[in-house]
Amino acid sequence: MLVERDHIGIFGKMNSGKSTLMNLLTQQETSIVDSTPGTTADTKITLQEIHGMGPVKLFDTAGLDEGTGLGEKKRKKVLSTLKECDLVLLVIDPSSTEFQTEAMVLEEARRLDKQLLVIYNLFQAVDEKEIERVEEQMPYINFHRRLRLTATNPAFRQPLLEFILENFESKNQQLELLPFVEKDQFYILNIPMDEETPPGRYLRPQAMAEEYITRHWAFPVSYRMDLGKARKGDPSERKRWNEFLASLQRRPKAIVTDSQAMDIMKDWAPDDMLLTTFSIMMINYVSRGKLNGFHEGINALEHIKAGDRILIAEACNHSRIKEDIGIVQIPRYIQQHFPGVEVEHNFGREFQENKELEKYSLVIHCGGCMISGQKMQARIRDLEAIGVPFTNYGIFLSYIQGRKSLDRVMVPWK
Ligand SMILES: Nc1nc2c(ncn2[C@@H]2O[C@H](COP(=O)(O)OP(=O)(O)OP(=O)(O)O)[C@@H](O)[C@H]2O)c(=O)[nH]1
Ligand code: SF4
Ligand SMILES: [Mg+2]
Repeated sequence: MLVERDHIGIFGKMNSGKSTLMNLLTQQETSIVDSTPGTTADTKITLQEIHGMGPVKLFDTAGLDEGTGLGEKKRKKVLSTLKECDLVLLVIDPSSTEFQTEAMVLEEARRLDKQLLVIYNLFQAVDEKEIERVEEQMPYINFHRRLRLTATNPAFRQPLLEFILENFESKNQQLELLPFVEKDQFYILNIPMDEETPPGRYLRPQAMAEEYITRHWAFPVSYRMDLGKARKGDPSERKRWNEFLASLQRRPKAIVTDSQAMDIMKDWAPDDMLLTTFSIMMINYVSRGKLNGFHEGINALEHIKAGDRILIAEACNHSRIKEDIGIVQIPRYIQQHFPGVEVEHNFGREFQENKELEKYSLVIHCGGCMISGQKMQARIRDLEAIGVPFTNYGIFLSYIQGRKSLDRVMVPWK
């Protein structure tokens, strides 16, 4: 099961004490602290259980005010971290002379609709005039709750935790993975293993589906479809499938299939059973129920033309061999159905910048099982902001088998 964690990010200028604050929260030397400005280069991530709040992911970021070329790279990283945060902790050293960086964080947080709390890190005894000066220069800061502390002093850990608990409202509600699952019913998981299937374990969406069904007192039953034989029309595979279905005393309620097998499943799945795919299940879960957006995005294919570009996005870097879905199967379908349309790829946890994304007519995203809901939602927000439609592997592979197939795999999610 994916653990849902609130994401808390620490932001501010260099040497404001961000890493010191991170270490105050974790009670250990999680981040390197040093008086050299720019000590934290990359975002430092740590997992932590906060009493009263549950599991969280903490992000310590680089200072946003570094002036060099490297500073620009760091800034991009920090702003991409900010997109994924549920709570922004803005650390301010009130003895600073100007507050442009802090004002920029306030503005970004407002634009992205993030919760933000202000931490005044007092390096020396508090000087009220300094705080007044900060608040005069940044009037919007008054919309946010503010706490004064000294990050080097462990006695401030408890007040800091209480401050976060009192003022932060978690919006990460747990979503049902397979909302249509009913107690005492059978559910078929169609898992055609191939050369890419790792030995010794299921893929994450498969393992999650099996766990979810079992946890809900229902019965997962797996079928390893021989896709090669099925596609060749070898009658022995169809017979095996039919015998498998007949051997279950109670009619299964639904089939969750590997999306690649939709070319077979669209004909083989009996009409009285629901049908959907692991990829659709996963993207619904990771996007926290934003499946409709992915469903609507497929319409972009209705008016796509030669020369347009499609981006295939996978959220991890698994090894890709032979009939890989992202680099072979989907591009092949695109070539067949939409000649002249160009295909590009984005693999891994980092997504392209908006100005790069703008050139695409459609983004086809994998199930996203290796990234957090926050990261997925940040991607969706970016794509919506620039008006680039997006869809998903399972939706695309069903659509390519005809609208009827797509309508069918969407039924369980209505
Ligand atoms: N006296 C005092 N020193 C502090 C306090 N907070 C941080 N420092 C010192 O300030 C320096 C910078 O602290 P860091 O936590 O590394 O600051 P940072 O914001 O992470 O800085 P960068 O990683 O460079 O962006 C270190 O020498 C800390 O020991 C504080 O509350 N009081
Ligand atoms: S992140 Fe995407 S490509 Fe990687 S295993 Fe999960 S669904 Fe597949
Ligand atoms: Mg630091």
